[in-house]
Amino acid sequence: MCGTCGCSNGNKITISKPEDHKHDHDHGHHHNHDHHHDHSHHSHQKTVIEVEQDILHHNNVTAARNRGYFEAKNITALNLVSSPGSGKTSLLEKTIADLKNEISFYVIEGDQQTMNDANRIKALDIPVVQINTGKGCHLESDMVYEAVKKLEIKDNSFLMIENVGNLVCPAMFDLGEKKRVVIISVTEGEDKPQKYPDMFHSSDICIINKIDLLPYLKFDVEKLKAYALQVNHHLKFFEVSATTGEGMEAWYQWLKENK
Ligand SMILES: Nc1nc2c(ncn2[C@@H]2O[C@H](COP(=O)(O)OP(=O)(O)OP(=O)(O)O)[C@@H](O)[C@H]2O)c(=O)[nH]1
Ligand SMILES: [Mg+2]
Repeated sequence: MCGTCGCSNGNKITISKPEDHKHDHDHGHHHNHDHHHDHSHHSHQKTVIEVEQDILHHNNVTAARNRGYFEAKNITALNLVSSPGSGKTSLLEKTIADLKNEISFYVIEGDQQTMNDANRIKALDIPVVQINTGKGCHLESDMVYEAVKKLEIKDNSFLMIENVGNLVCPAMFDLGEKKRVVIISVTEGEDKPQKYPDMFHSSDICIINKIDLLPYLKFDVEKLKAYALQVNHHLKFFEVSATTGEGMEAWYQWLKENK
């Protein structure tokens, strides 16, 4: 977990809109922290556990605050999680392009570096804020709280939060979302729910993406579903291709039902 990987230590987070970045910047942050740990093994473990509890407690408090705000304004907030490259931004691009006349979308993009994903969403004329987490491997609820202030979201809309590509740490951080959507692409192997159970356990929806590639792969969709259901028997599945649009209609129907 993050107290162990140390992603919160000495970290710099940037929250910005694409229009704040008219010119290319070098976003490389170079951190050179020296950590000297001369605690005994026992006391070091104790400190790590306390820090983790503090971080998660603080996160849950702000997540509850976000959730109250979203509920009061009837904003449907979705937290999109997956390993890097499963197709979160592609799914958003396709969904937004097809539904933007029916639903008002707002987007928060999370990545360690670059404005790439925010620029892709901005190209669709949708309000978007990019959070660059620096060394961080997940979004936290106070980052979302700050990003939401910049978005000025109207009532009765959707807030799509694309988390940092990572199947581990984002599972532990509630952002105040209404539903968590885990995306897995068919190139990743059916055993991911067994290897990374927390992410599948904490999600409500599982989108199986890149089904257009199935003819070329040894990937058994039914096996993936069975493994995922062992971890979380409430999971609801959609099988889609964000590239060809196959299967997207059922996902759109679900979005409209959860408005
Ligand atoms: N064949 C195929 N390729 C896809 C599909 N969806 C996404 N891709 C490709 O997968 C790659 C990654 O897609 P992204 O949408 O950037 O993935 P992501 O999850 O947003 O990636 P990160 O934000 O970096 O974690 C791109 O080359 C996409 O074109 C799909 O349904 N089919
Ligand atoms: Mg992305």
